[in-house]
Amino acid sequence: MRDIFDAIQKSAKRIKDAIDVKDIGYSQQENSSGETQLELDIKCDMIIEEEFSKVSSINTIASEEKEHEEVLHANGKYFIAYDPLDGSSLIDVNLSVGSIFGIYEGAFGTEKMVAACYVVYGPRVEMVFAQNKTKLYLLQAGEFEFVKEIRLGEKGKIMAPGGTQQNWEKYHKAMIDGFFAEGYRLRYSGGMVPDLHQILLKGGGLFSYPATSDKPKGKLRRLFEVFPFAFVYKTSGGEAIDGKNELMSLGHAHIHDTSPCFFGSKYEVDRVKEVYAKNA
Ligand code: AHM
Ligand code: MG
Repeated sequence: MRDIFDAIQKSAKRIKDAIDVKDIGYSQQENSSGETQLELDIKCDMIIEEEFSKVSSINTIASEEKEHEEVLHANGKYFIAYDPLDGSSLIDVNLSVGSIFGIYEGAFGTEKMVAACYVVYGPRVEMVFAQNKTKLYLLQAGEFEFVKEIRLGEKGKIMAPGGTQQNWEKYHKAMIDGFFAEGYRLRYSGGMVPDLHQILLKGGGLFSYPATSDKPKGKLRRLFEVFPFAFVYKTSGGEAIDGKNELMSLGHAHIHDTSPCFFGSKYEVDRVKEVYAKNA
């Protein structure tokens, strides 16, 4: 696992430099979710693939920017699913973006998640690595330094409600309105990594991306976005559900499958469970 941790750090440093360009460039390609890829998305994907190719314990990789999974080392024991540059459409307005990694043991298809990690590229570069505990690292003078362990409170103050409100179910809207009526504050940048990072570091709250009339299976991808954050939140003492079920218990038929998702502290996620058990 140490070599994977190092490879992620090396990738993050290279991605940080790659983001710092004048022209982020629109490519002619679309990714598997039908979104136009930026040249930068493709570049960051290549950086990670290059770094992971040097790690013999990595068997297979799957990337949000690739159609299919790819075998790197047939004798390796890990499978890694990653989103190289999440929220890349926010770069032109200079908001924070991130990279997300889910690390599994076992052959692809029978994999079991053993660690998850994300990197936030903001005013500073931070990395959160969850294995038995969740640990925060800060990039300083070219090296990632350990800062602290992260634990989520039982109840928070922040609400990050995703999806187009017009397309929300009525009961979902009523639930979110209820949280605001209770004093929760809106914090939603449209970048999953900084939005979930803020909730983790500021003691809790709720991030939601529900099923909507235009996206009945949600927007966020299970392998590249949802499962890694579910692992980080569970390891930090938080909760992660699809409305009813634990996100970590959901499988996937295709590597680009999506799921509605709710991440947060116990108080807020219990409310989601109640509302969804009655209505969904
Ligand atoms: P991306 O992988 O194409 O960057 O999209 C994922 C992003 C997440 O970071 C964020 O939570 C979500 O899309 C925001 O979606 P919306 O604009 O519908 O709220
Ligand atoms: Mg993404």
